Amino acid sequence: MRFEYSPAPESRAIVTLRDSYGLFIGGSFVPGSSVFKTISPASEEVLAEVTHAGPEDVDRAVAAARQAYERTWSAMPGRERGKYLFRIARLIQERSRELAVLETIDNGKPIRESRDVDVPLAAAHFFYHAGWADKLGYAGFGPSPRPLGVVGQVIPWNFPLLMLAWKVAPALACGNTVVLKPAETTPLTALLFAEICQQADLPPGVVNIVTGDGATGQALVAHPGIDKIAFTGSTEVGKEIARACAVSGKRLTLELGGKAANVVFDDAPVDQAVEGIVNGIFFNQGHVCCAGSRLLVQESVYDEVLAALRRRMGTLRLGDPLDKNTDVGAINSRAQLDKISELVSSGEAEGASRWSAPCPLPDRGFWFAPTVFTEVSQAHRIAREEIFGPVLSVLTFRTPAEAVEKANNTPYGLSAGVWTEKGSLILWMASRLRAGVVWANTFNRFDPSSPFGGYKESGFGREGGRHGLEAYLDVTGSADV
Ligand code: TAP
Repeated sequence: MRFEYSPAPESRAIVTLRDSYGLFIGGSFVPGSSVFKTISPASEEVLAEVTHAGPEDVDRAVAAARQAYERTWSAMPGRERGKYLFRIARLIQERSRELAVLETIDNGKPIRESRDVDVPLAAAHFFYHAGWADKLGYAGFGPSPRPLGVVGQVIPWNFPLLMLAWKVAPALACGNTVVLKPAETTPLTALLFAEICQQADLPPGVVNIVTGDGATGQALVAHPGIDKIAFTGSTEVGKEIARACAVSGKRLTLELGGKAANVVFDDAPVDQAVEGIVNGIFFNQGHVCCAGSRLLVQESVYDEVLAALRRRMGTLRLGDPLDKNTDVGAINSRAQLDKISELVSSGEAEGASRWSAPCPLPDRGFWFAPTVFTEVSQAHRIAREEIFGPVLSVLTFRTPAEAVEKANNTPYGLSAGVWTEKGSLILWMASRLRAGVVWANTFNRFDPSSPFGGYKESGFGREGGRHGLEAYLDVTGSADV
């Protein structure tokens, strides 16, 4: 039976878009050197003009952060810092609908996801780290760990507000001040967050937001007034940043790309596993660093799993991201759509077999139908390179050892999934998979108390949990790290 759904659009009325946005420096919005436009990827409509921060603007932001660090924030008792973080967390909750609608308009992701995942998790990160602010002496890094100073943070476009929360909340809880650069295509929720900082009466300069493109990120990374860089983005840019920081003495954490294996054994409950596969690769249009983009299925259940997967993919609704029934929204930019299309063409050219869900694509905006490739070999580009889109590559295996070998056969190591009834097999797999996170009988679960990060070319350092605090503290000389 096929259900037809009437449109259920979320209203845009709650969002007041300004015509143009300045940079958030020293607690105020200020003009910068030039401007660029941010568009809605679902309609290509121009949403607002945003300021491009040049090196002199980055310089002003770093100076404001330094002043706030020295005069106010680093000297403030943890319990006082915690109050600000609690206040920010509550304001994110209070303005959650506004943030969710704005995120969906600017990013293209379904409102169901921004409303139920991105925004609640962003608030949870501030609540969690607010709790740590006055307990850092009990975190296992010695009695009085020190903040690092001014932190430069560069984030990608796939979870704009959530990545901001992952970065800003622990940095502030530990007593650092920040200069954050959001991605060029998704600056608007970071700018709304700047308003929330004003509303929370956060001391000026503790959080500074400089919008711009890669050149703005480069200027921030190269700035001599920065003590630590925290970067989330592609492995390619991450390597460039690692080189730039190598001789500077700056601390660095990198959260980079992934090519995760989602491993389904023959005793797994098929319907549950199929939900996990769909969530693993089609959640957020596959724009997820830890997406389960390589499905490894045990040969004996291959036909059954693939048939169920295609059936389920046929029910996914693609379209208006503001519609509450939408499962798959817009691809974030034309550049990303081109990248996905190029890799999919390479899959076809190299001999893999493509099947895309038969869903109509809207005329305007950037869209890609959920797609699965079978007859994939490990040598194919679609099995090796991060596609960062709604495209799944399926491989098979016979034994657990073969599954581990294939799962680990990648330069990345961010996440993995295991589907089986046997607890012993889960533990056996988890101890052999070279991935920062291994999910068992679930996928894409996040919690601020759980550390997240990669091995190999997926980066280093952890975000979240007690381990994530370490990235924002000077723990040298601490005996009990
Ligand atoms: P990138 O192109 O690497 O961009 C990430 C950020 O870096 C953006 O703000 C970008 O600015 C900026 N940037 C670009 N070139 C730079 C340079 N030379 N120096 C400093 N900053 C620079 O990645 P993306 O395409 O936005 O994001 C997708 C990637 O992020 C994927 O590979 C994905 O796996 C990864 N990702 C990883 C994680 C974790 S936790 N590991 C989470 C989310 C995403 P512009 O956008 O303005 O160019």
